[in-house]
Amino acid sequence: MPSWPLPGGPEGRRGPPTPLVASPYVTALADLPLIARGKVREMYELTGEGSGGAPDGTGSSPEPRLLMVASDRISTYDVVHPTPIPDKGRVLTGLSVFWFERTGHIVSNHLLSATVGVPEHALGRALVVRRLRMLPVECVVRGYISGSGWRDYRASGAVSGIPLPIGVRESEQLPEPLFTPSTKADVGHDEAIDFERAVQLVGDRQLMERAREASIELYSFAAAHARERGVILADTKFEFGLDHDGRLVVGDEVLTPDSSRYWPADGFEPGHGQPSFDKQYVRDWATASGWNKRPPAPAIPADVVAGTRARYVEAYERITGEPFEAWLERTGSAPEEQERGAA
Ligand code: Q0Z
Repeated sequence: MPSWPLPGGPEGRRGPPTPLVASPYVTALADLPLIARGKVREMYELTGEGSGGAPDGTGSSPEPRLLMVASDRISTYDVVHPTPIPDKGRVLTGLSVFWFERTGHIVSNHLLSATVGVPEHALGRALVVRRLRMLPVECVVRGYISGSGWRDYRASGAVSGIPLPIGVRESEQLPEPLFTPSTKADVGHDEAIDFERAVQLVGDRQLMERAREASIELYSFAAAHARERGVILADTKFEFGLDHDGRLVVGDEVLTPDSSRYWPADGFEPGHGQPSFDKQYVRDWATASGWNKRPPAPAIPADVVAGTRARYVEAYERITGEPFEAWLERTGSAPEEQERGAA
């Protein structure tokens, strides 16, 4: 069972029905039971007609489905700001779909639809996905050394039990992508583990080997694509699960700026930390504001919000090669579509 905090306290879905909140900051969906809540996303259970409950004539039970919703909330230094970034949720959802649709040859994924079964007010920011039995490890791949990987190397000369040469510089590209799994912490930071510990936790060596292989292939495919478009995919995190037939499936969000480090290739220089493609304006502003990086995070001024929104849209357009508007139109969430729907 998931153990994320649920709204209304420990009663969770047994409490009163979740009200529909018409704020871009909160993405509460009327009636749907909330089953997991992250810092910036929510996961709902889909039940009833059109959500897998209809008879399929085979006598087999329908596959359980979830609605995964990305909000416009943003965190820096692990703390969520009270100010949303308009369209951030739709950019991240569009990017996940871009990658899901292009990586099925590497490993199957949980995406069912970005339109069918998505409530109208969540169009563009939500996906209907297959419910999986998730593996209890996060599958991290690093092509460049930074963040906790850099700190671990500095402290021990190794990352996830893999020794690296002496003299590696911060942000340097690694000779080959490293698989550096971590545990899923309910609260606080994920803990780096070595491959053997991941095998122990999953309880199936062959399965963990397949997850590692798929992770490295997904990263390599995406990093090559991004690099051609002027973006460095430094590292990324995948979450895998098993479907009802026991097949390995990649779930969650994939290759988004929230699950990855994207750096502008322009100005890339090893030897120090690199600016984040999407969040750097907020980080720079937050640091200059004197915020001590402890909760509560400060409100973000309008010019920083606008600059950051533009960076998310730019990330979408660079990586996918299409206007962000195309995503809004495909999902019926463009302004005119919304007018039509409302009319
Ligand atoms: C993903 C998470 C989020 C909070 C569980 N297809 C799936 N089947 C079963 N469970 C999951 C998935 Cl993706 C699953 N998470 C991470 C996502 C909000 C936590 F949107 N937790």
